[in-house]
Amino acid sequence: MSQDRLIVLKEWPFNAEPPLKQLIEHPITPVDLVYARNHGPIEHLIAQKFKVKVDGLVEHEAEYTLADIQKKFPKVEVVAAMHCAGNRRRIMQDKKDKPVEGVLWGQALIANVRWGGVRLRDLLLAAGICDPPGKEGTMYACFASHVTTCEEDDWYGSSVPLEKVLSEDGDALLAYEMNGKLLWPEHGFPFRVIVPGYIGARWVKWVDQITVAHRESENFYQQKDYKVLPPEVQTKEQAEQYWSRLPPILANPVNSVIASVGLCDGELIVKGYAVGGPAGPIRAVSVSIDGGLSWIPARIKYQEGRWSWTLWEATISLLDGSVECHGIVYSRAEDTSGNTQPKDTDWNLRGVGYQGYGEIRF
Ligand SMILES: Nc1nc2c(c(=O)[nH]1)N[C@H]1C(S)=C(S)[C@@H](COP(=O)(O)O)O[C@H]1N2
Ligand SMILES: [Mo]
Repeated sequence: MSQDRLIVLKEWPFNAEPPLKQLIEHPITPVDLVYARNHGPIEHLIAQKFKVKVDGLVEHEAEYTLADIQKKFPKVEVVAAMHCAGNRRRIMQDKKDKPVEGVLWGQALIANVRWGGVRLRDLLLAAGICDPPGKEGTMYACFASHVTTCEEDDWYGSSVPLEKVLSEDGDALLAYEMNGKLLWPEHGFPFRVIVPGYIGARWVKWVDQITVAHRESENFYQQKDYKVLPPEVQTKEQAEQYWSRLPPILANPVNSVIASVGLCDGELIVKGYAVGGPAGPIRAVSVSIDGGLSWIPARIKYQEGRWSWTLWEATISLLDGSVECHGIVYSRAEDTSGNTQPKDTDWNLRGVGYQGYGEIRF
């Protein structure tokens, strides 16, 4: 187990991303190229002693070790891209020429993994959801890890609408495998949550409690942070007045990134990835060399199921002279619901959710 191939952006807590060109060489991300995003120390836990508890608005509370989970529930596999909301943060800062707060991530904060585990739906149905009379409104599945403190809280937690977890095609898992092997400690051994289409921050590692509730998680990383602050908020102090009024980011917006551009016999070869959220997989990616006036379709090289990333490649002839070349390539992705990328997005203090066109100079 080694994360030597990652570029370290912060030693403690450990935060690192893979080299972008290496990342897109693999449709399924090898575990040693999976980015590391930590708000606290990495825990090395002993599976026999570690239990995940299911509680809250359920009829039967339960606790399971890894062996219990493997024995009691069928294993399912889901290919899904885990994608951090802070991906492309440095691009936002550079384009807006205005500092953002946080680890200055590049464009490789995404991992396309074959996750194995038990459906959270199966786990919660086994516990029996109760819906107390008189309580209306959204219900949530709250995920918590109490094994360590974090930079901004004593524990790590998140929540998502219960509907996402209970829906048959939502594919949310309590995962214990990545690419056919048990999770690495770095990625949450023995258990982590995966919520396909939702931002990585909701995919709690070392999860020890799953609670059905009428409220969202009270954790810092759900209540504050991982929200898009309006551009007028310039300082942490100002942000304090906004947090409670803003919704948490759940889904990732449609995105695409250009990883490389090469010139060969008068043709530009452009390669990259694209990724959608819960609104549907990527339907098309196109590229432009004339500043977005005309667009050329890219070839989709890889897609798998509903939640994977998309790898694409485009060839642009520079010889026919029909388009004016601006020395910069843009990429733009579109999902099956018709959502697409804007050229640029507003600056926000925490640099989250950047989804402007992919771009690279040549
Ligand atoms: N317990 C715990 N879970 C966590 C985090 C964390 O700091 N602690 N970081 C979250 C964030 S912001 C992301 S993007 C993913 C990163 O998972 P990885 O380190 O396995 O890539 O885990 C999420 N789950
Ligand atoms: Mo993240």
